[in-house]
Amino acid sequence: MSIIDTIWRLDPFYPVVDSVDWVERLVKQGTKLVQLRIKDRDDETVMPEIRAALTVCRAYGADLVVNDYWRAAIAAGADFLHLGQGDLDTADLVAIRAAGLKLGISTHDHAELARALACDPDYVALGPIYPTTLKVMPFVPQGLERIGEWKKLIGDLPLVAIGGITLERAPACLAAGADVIAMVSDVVRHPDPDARTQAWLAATRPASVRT
Ligand code: 3NM
Repeated sequence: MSIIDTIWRLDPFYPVVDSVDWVERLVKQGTKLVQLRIKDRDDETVMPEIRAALTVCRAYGADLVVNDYWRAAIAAGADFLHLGQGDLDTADLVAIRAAGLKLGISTHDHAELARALACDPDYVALGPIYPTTLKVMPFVPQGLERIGEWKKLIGDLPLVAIGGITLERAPACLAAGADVIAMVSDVVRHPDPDARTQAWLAATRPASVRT
């Protein structure tokens, strides 16, 4: 592990978006960690978007996490990848590691956590913390206690909490043990996404090592 690895931290504000336009809008405002989550496409057609998102993130000193398309992420030279449990079925973890990508994995129960930890991830995501309208899932909301339980189980690995989290709910999630809050609706479906982004940045910046 290099010195860079040992001082690496994730920014606590982690919006998840589905287009390069959203990535650009967020990083221009100071967002330092963003996930590009595009559904139901193939590697070839998402590649230009991944490349464009990487370019804009690098220009603004932000980290881009590519959801799912691990082949395209490797080919585009991405630094971070996020995989769901279904994605793990087909992903080549050796190739992902060989390409130097940091890896985040979604978990929703103990079996998924065990599987995720066996992949030696760089962060673990737990969801849905609260009911989410965005994704249909067979999991009941985890609640705050589960955040604390997950944090104990994963030790020093960063814990990302996701699912139904609003700016108002974020402090309780962080107090319960989450290191990072990921969200979709509270930013992209907010009536004023730019003001909401600023509010998130102001609220999370003191907890961040970044300026
Ligand atoms: N993954 P919102 S919940 C993309 O539990 C995603 O793994 C989840 O959207 C999980 O912030 C979720 O609008 C949706 O609830 C998050």
